[in-house]
Amino acid sequence: MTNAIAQPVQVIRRPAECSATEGRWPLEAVEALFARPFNDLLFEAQRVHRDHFQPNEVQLSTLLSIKTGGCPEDCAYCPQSVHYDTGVEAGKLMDSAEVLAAVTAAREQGATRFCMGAAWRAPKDRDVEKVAELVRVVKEAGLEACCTLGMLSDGQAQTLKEAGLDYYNHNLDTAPEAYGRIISTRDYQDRLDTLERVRSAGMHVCSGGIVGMGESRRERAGLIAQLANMDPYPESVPINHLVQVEGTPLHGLEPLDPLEFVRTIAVARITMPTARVRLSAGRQQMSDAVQALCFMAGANSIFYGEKLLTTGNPDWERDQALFAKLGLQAG
Ligand code: SAM
Ligand code: DTB
Ligand code: SF4
Repeated sequence: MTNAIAQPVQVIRRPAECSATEGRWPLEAVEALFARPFNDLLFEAQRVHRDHFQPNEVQLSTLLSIKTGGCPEDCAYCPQSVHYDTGVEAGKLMDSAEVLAAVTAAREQGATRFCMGAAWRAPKDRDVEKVAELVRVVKEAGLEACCTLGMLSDGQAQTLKEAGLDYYNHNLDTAPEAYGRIISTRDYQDRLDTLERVRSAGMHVCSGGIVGMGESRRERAGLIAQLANMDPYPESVPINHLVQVEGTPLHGLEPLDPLEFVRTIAVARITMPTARVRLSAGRQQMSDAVQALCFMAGANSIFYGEKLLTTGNPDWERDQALFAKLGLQAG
């Protein structure tokens, strides 16, 4: 007997007719995913997720700001820019002992990747030499190492690779057409060039963006299309929810509907099936229920530890309780 409710779910496939120049995911195809009924979208994302990953495993990355504040760039979301009065004080680059203490604590709590962030537009060569030492500290402690230091030259990417750096994070942040509203001190192509250098040096690429910056759904789709059409697409895709910080131009914006954030995660999962999709900034402001939907939508990595770079993140205990409640494991 057929049951009208139990119709087979339509499987979403990337358009077969795409030519190489159009990319794998034309903008319209990504927009069509965003427009799907919520349940269909989540079901498909979960199906894709289960095809490629253990469904209940979530990778844990801990962040440390190794050089805070005083950044010359004008990224409208960022509390570390010198252009905005946010109360973040500029600091010096941390030394190996400080990093070792943080790495040891992160490892004890179960983190497997340690990500070091610096508020630079682009590091100087001597900065990169010092960071290479810090990368060695992370690797000797047995964790994967990731850095986000701004724009890199070819030689700098090579130095970091030789120090053992596994991932380099450099976000596209938003769609090309929205970019000029957010940052004026560098352009989109600069970001793509740095990602190309990271790839050529043989490191894994970590690149994603921020949603909730007043962009349209089409622009959210544009960000995902940019990432998904990279060849290859990034191994790690952080989807950040804007953390609104007082003093930045984006403070006070109308908050994004949380279900639209969940949709963005699902679309990232479907279009980049083998990537680690990281539910990144913004978790402290999210309910457990919204985070659970993000995991259902295919997020399988988080930032783990009570601080992101300058803003808060759920503490270890809250995340351990959430994982227990959802039956999730570190992996
Ligand atoms: N200065 C380097 C750069 O911009 O590439 C590295 C550090 S920067 C803080 C790393 C990323 O953090 C940014 O690209 C952005 O995606 C994210 N970020 C910064 N401020 C944020 C905020 N208020 N909310 C969400 N994500 C944010
Ligand atoms: C990423 O995509 N998000 C992280 C990490 N990469 C470096 C940074 C989030 C920063 C949130 C604002 C802050 O704490 O300053
Ligand atoms: Fe500087 Fe990075 Fe913040 Fe932009 S996001 S202001 S480059 S620290």
